[in-house]
Amino acid sequence: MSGPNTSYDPVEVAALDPQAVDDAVSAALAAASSAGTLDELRAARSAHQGDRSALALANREIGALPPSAKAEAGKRVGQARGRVAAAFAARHAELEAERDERILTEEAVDLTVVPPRRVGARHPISLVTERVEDIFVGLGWEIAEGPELESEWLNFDALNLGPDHPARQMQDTFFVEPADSSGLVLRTHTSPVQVRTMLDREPPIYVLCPGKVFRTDELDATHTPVFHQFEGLVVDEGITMAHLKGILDVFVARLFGAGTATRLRPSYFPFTEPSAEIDCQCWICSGTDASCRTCRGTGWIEVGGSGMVNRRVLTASGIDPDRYTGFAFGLGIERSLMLRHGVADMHDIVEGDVRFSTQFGMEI
Ligand code: FA5
Repeated sequence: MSGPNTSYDPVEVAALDPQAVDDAVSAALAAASSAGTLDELRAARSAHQGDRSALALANREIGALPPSAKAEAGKRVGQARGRVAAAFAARHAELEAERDERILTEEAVDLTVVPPRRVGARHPISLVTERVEDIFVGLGWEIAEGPELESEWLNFDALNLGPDHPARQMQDTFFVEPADSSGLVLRTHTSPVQVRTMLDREPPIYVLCPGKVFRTDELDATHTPVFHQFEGLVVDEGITMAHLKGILDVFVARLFGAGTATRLRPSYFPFTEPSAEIDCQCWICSGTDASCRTCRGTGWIEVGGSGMVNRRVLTASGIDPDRYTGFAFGLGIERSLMLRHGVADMHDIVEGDVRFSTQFGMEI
């Protein structure tokens, strides 16, 4: 129809018939309750409550009724529209609650699930350093540390490396500007911590000094300009090289495995006299394989330097060399790691790729 029914016509107001209104309400309630989703409900609502619905049509017809009939028809249609609106609102609330419940279940985040991506791994240099520290602390030693920016006197002079000593060239040094007068260097080894310790403490001294050291070496397969050493120092009455050998044997057995032997090979360091290179029995072949790549068939692998603390160093450090003797040793951690785990290239150790570190089993 095209507009309100201004001249009362019983045919045109059939929409106001009580039965027709009840039918429209029943159809609307059925559509509301059978809507399974909010979209279906929206469509049903438009069909049963929209401008073109039976009840909207009936509502429009009220205006054409004679005044005496308007009140009753208005009440009937109004109540019908109210019931339909309430039914749609109730169903809407139900469907919304169902949807929210479903979203909460389907999109729930389980905070206890382990993240699929690894965030990192401890670096094997840290792991080896801690393992070495644990071994010596287990023997009753203390840990001593010194600064990485060190005085030239402690790094060289106090260790019997005078200004013109040829051995001073053995360790190419990062000097701190101005090189000729600052008196500071990036320490080239952990041995200055020996001197610091002896200046600080009275014997008996049993200390391990781990730390970072610096040399102007190019980064290549076996060298890095920044690397790590650990220094051992014992000063007490009656200390001999036999004690040095005994400690080294205990240490390598605990680090590399029971039965791994050491050997001392004559060498030279200005701060120890006599001095010796420390060789460790090859932990891959124990000297039984002439083609072993780790020891090149020799059965022995050099791991560091050692010796009896030079009397001059004891004196420079305020210790009476006639009463006390001592031994010291220094090992490179990167080289130990390369040898122990067959790492072929120093680049792998310094570049910080987490895939390298995870191979050592300490993921975090
Ligand atoms: C020293 O540094 C002595 N201070 C060790 C010492 C201590 C001897 C106490 C006697 C008594 P040397 O320069 O050889 O010694 O270095 C010791 C170890 O550091 C070497 O065996 C090697 O493992 C490691 N090292 C040396 N240069 C590098 C480098 N550029 N990159 C990685 N490791 C290095």
